[in-house]
Amino acid sequence: KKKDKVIKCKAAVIWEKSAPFSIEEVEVAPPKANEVRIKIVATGICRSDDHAIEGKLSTVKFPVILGHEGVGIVESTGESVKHIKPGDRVIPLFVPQCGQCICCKDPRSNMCIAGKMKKAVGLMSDGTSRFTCKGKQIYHFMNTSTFTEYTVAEEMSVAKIDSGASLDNTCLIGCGFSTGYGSALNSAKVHPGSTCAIFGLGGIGLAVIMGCKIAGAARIIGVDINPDKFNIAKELGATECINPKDYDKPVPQVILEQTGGGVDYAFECVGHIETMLAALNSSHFAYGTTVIVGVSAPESTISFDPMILLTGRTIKGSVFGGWKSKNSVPQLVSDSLAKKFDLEKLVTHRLPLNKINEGFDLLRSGKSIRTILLV
Ligand code: CND
Ligand code: ZN
Repeated sequence: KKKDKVIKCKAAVIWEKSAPFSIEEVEVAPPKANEVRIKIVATGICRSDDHAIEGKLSTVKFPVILGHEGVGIVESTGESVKHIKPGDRVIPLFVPQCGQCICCKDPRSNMCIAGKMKKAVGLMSDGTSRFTCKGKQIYHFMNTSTFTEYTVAEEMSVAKIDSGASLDNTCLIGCGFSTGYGSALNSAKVHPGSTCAIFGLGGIGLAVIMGCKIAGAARIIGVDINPDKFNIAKELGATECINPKDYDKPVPQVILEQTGGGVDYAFECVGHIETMLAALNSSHFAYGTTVIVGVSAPESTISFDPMILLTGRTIKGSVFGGWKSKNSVPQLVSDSLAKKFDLEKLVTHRLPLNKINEGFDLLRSGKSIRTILLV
């Protein structure tokens, strides 16, 4: 039977921390119970993958196949898979939705206990990997591992999407677009007429801007130390942009002065402690909400005078934009097909998978927003 077959295919493997990608022939085992094997067609490059390479995500084990922003077609399914069949277009989910756990059942959260456990080990539920290369076991990443021609994921980590969805920029719904957009709509709940500040104008921060705009924000302030990001930020809805390097005073002071006391919503989309504090200090003392989206280095700590919260500020975090993944991703894809937003605006480069190192160089040098790897 076809579905029992091991597939040999190309994948980008990171053998050890800080190493470049090696394009290797890997073996991808057939899907076991509740799992599906997916032919990845397109996958975006996100800064979190780079954090993983640098050892900044403590749960990642090497050697590993990274990638968490993909779109593809189901090749085969294991036993007990109920709602997904070969040929379906799908997006792998780095936050699964088992539907059974205390978080999945709570409308306030998009976390999933089942996913949290799995992410920590880089293996499937039975404690094994579906990937091998040169006789070695290769670890999975975030239940997704999309930098490969074929991957295996559990049904709870896969969303079936519209059969008319593109097998190209739709991959951005797997992370960058949805994470930013949902941070504005779900986590901050940006309201019409409000003022927002976005620290970090990469794929994530720009998608926050798209969300703030759709929510009807009146002022959207982009903050980045790379002014090359300002044109695209303004095209997407930023009403003004600030380069901290242009001022001899701290950015929060600049923002407080320019907004008459601080923003309603501040978003941190960099992953640094300093920008997290700057975002918090730019928010209004009585009702400002700060959403941390950027991923900080392990064991970082943040310290501030608790009095700054006492007067009414809120600080919170958000993963995958607060979307309950399996329920929301198909709807986001439909909204994209209905042209509610334009994913293509976030795409600056396209490369074949075997040029993945070039794609990461573009990210590290600040030249790209999203690079899509065509697998
Ligand atoms: P990317 O690197 O494309 O963007 C970061 C931006 O921040 C760049 O434009 C930088 O120039 C800018 N920047 C750097 N330092 C500063 C500074 N001091 N002040 C202002 N701007 C600065 O990254 P991305 O958009 O792909 O990802 C952004 C963060 O979001 C990153 O930490 C990533 O790991 C994280 C993230 C979170 C989630 C989630 O679910 N919460 C999902 N994916 C990625
Ligand atoms: Zn991401």
